Amino acid sequence: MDFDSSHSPNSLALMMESAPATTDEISSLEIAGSSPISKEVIPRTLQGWMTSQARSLTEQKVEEIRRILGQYRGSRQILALQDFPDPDALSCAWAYKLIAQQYDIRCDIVYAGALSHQENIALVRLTGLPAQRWTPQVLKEKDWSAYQSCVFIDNQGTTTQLMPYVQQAGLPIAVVIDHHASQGELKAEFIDLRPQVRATATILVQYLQAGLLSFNTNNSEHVKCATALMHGLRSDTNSLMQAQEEDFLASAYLSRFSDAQLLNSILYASRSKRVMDVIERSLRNRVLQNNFSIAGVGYLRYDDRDAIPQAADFLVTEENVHTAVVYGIVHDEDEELEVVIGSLRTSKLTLDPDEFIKEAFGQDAQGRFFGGGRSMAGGFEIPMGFLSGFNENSEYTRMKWEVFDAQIKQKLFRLINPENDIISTI
Ligand SMILES: [Mn+2]
Repeated sequence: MDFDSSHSPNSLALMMESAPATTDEISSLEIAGSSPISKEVIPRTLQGWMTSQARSLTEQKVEEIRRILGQYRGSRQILALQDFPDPDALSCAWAYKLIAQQYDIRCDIVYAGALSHQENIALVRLTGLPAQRWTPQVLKEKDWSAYQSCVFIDNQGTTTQLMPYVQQAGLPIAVVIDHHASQGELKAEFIDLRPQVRATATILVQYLQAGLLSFNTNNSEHVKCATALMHGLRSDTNSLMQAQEEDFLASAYLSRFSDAQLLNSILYASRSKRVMDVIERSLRNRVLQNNFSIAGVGYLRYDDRDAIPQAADFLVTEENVHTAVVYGIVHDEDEELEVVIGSLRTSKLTLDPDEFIKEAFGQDAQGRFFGGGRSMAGGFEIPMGFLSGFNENSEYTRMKWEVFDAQIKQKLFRLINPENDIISTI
């Protein structure tokens, strides 16, 4: 983690002094936001909630976005999320929708892939987050002429299948707000890209602080949206452990409106009983060698495939373990398909998950690798080919698992412990 020397150690103390301390002060700020004296009141109050660089940028951006929103007053916008939206994307889209509503802009939040992580499903269900999934079928049938412009939040249009449809419909890109590095040239009327910020939620919260929308604790939609933003901010910063000053200040502001109990239920719901069962199996079956923890968990339903990375997350927390690999056979009953899915988690800085997985499992007949990774994490997917498909015979099913289990272990242990092949082929 890098510590920026420009961060003043006294800035937190300054914040405590100048930040509004009671909700009464907040409501006077809300009133001030629409009155002629707002120019004087808001910057002074913001001093406590934002670093000085963030403050001047935010003020400039808020002025710009107000103008753009004004131009689109009374129109309809499509807000495209990445195909597998995460809490940061979902919550920011909601905050934007509420902002746009003030300009009579109707904004539809749409994603074309799926909500695959239980935590994300819980977030959407528990807060009533207004996001819609458009399947490929729906995409083709949609009347795109209903929309006048398009918005990308927490993405730049490169991670969504909606992009070609947006282009085909000739929709102008009105707004892009993101914290990922620039994905190439982008033509949009309003762009706020801040790769140095850890979560898009931090940017949206700064807009709120600058008066673009006043959250009110008596408005349940505001409370739920603030809770969603808090979850988004936490999940993009590894529970604030990678958060920087700006992110902390944004979450401090959100804590005035967010519902701790609701946030708790979102996090609690993230581990269903079935996920717990998979974690239990991974604990029972794990084999420890050279600080690696390797666990096969047998068969899983397609909907539970996210339990595998969650089990790997858990196993890597054991004392003296730096790397965990968890795998299982995932079967999709509808498609009669079976595939081996695995996840790797490591805390060892010198272990490159991408390299490790590529070396362990190699390539298929077409030369494609069975998996890869990024920093600290990786995954693999091995099709079962001719052996794929559910069989009523439990003895056969057990044998099939044992063969795959032995093969995967053999490949992993060759890398982990080259001198000692623990699985003998004789
Ligand atoms: Mn994000």
